[in-house]
Amino acid sequence: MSQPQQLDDLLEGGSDLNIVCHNNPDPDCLASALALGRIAAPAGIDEQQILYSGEISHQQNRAFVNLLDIDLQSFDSATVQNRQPDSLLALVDHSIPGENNTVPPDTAVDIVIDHHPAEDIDARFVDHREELGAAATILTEYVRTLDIDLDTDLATALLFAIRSDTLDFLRGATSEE
Ligand SMILES: [Mn+2]
Repeated sequence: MSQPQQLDDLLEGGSDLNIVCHNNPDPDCLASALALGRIAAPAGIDEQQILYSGEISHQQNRAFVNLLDIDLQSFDSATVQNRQPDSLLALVDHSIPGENNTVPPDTAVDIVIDHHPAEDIDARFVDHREELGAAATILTEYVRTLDIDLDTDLATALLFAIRSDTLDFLRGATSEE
């Protein structure tokens, strides 16, 4: 089974989804979170939220959140601890609880989609491709493969994320980008 299909299967078995961004999330992380939520909705997960710690510091990032109408909430560790098995936790653009996030280190993670160097990633579903320039590249592939409605907001978010993380295709960009 392909990875997008495996992810879809996992989401189908979920009741709700908490997508956690890394600290001070950047466009790549935010776009990836937005895309994962869009993938989760047709898999039957209506209850979902995007969580973050730190700040949306750059004005450009705040504009990104506002213009694309991304609904963000502050991360509270109580949300992801002692949860039911079908309450899913995803990390996008980071991999490890307690590293560049405020998730307690012992928290069980369901989904990791990342392109940063990391070792010993522990989750039920992992797509970790260090060779890629952006996590949004992976999510773009999933959106296409799973035939998710690619509206203007989602397309803009993903394209902006890829351009931003690769410095307009100059840093670490591959043919996938
Ligand atoms: Mn990234």
